[in-house]
Amino acid sequence: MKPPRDLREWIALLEREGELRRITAEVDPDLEITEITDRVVKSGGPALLFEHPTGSDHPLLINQFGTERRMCLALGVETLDDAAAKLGDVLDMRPPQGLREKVKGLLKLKSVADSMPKTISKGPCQEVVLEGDEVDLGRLPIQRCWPGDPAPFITLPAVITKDPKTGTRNVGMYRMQVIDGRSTFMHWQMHKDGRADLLAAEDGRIPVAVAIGLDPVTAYSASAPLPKHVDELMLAGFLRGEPVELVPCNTVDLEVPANAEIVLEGHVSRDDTGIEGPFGDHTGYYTAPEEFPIFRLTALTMRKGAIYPSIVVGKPPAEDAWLGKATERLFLPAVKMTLPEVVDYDLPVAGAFHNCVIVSIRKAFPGHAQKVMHALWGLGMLSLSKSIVVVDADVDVHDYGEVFFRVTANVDPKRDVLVTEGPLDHLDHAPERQFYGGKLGIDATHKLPEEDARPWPEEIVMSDEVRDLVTRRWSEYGLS
Ligand SMILES: Cc1cc2nc3c(=O)[nH]c(=O)nc-3n(C[C@H](O)[C@H](O)[C@H](O)COP(=O)(O)O)c2cc1C
Ligand SMILES: [Mn+2]
Repeated sequence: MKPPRDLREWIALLEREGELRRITAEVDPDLEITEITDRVVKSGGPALLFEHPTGSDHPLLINQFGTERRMCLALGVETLDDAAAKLGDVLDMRPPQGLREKVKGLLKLKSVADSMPKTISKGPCQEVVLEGDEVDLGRLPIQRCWPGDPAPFITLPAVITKDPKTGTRNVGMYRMQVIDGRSTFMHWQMHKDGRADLLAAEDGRIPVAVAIGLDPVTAYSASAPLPKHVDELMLAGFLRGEPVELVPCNTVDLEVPANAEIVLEGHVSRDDTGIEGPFGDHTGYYTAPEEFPIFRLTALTMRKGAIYPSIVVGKPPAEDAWLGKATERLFLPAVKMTLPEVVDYDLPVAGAFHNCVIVSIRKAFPGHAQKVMHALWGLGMLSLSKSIVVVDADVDVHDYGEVFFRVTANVDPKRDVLVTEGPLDHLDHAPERQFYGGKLGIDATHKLPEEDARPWPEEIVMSDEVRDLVTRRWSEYGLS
């Protein structure tokens, strides 16, 4: 099963799979679409294609990623763990033993090499070209999501920049508040790569291109927390099994996915900023107004009959839950590369992903749980995790009831709770200061004598003989 090649193939696939509903009634992108979508997302409903958003000729697609099944369809896999295994296989580059493994290793390298994006000369994303005064974001059905939002926000963009020093591309999903027909804010947060690109520009100005309406794998990849020097389009190419095709922009020196429905071209400068927000965010609260750079458009290009995709975040669970879960699953092999003792982890949706990590480990020495906490607090975007719960290898981290049982049963709060401090998510409103504050580590593993524990009691488990006996005799008991 290959992932869809563009947004239209994706919509067709969703429709064939009974995963899409078309709404022909006129519906307002100002709040009304949010309320409809929120109800549909929270009841596990289908993707929605609003064919007549008020004030626009462009249909609006939403809830494309809203369930586990659709996230799997998007990636062309049966389970998210299958996609993770494919990535893990490439990361697991041990020296090959014998010819067979050598050939396998070469094939793996080839699959990575084949993932590099490819530049072509022409693409559908430039069928319609508007430049200068013709640019008008007012044509698009951009949603105002929540009552306290001051303006419409583009919520599902792939923002493309280049590192001014190395030329490496970056793609990030950063919301964009509309200021007027030809400008928006660019909400790249403190720890994000797009912001770093702007800071690295000697003249304080960088070109920016924004691709909207992509195939679902490329759209997902914009949200993936890759290291700064890794191009997200390479991950997209790898997951798609074919390279992302790019075309050069018309007014800036960047390339964009040829299959995009809509492309915005322009510039961002360090000395051209304003107050962005508030915005009803994925934390479940409005994020406070804050200074961000302004994106000034030089061109708007489109496919004919372009479809505009959107997403609403808010109190979890919202549609972004499965984008986050995809990242959790896909990045497990990378976490295990650094921390082979890790068995599994879970970032609860209700914890808005950065508030809590539950991790299970094969505990081998005193202080092992603390070692893993500190390592995670130093690992990529996981470094922003506010709390970490460590459990033993046999605990199912996705079973929150079981985790709660271990946390309450296995923890001496005086001995096993670590309170420390470090960097926190840009959007976290709880700490005294923005960006920096307290962190909580809870060691819910069994304790060793060297960790000042009395002999750890044995867990209650029924013997295999009795279990087998009861299974064999079950029908005799008349219970079902
Ligand atoms: C729907 C959605 C909206 C997001 N909005 C923002 C945003 O406004 N600002 C931001 O910095 N990150 C936002 N993120 C998270 C980033 O996309 C994510 O951290 C990504 O890794 C950033 O790319 P980068 O690591 O190349 O900077 C959003 C993620 C999703 C799924
Ligand atoms: Mn990046």
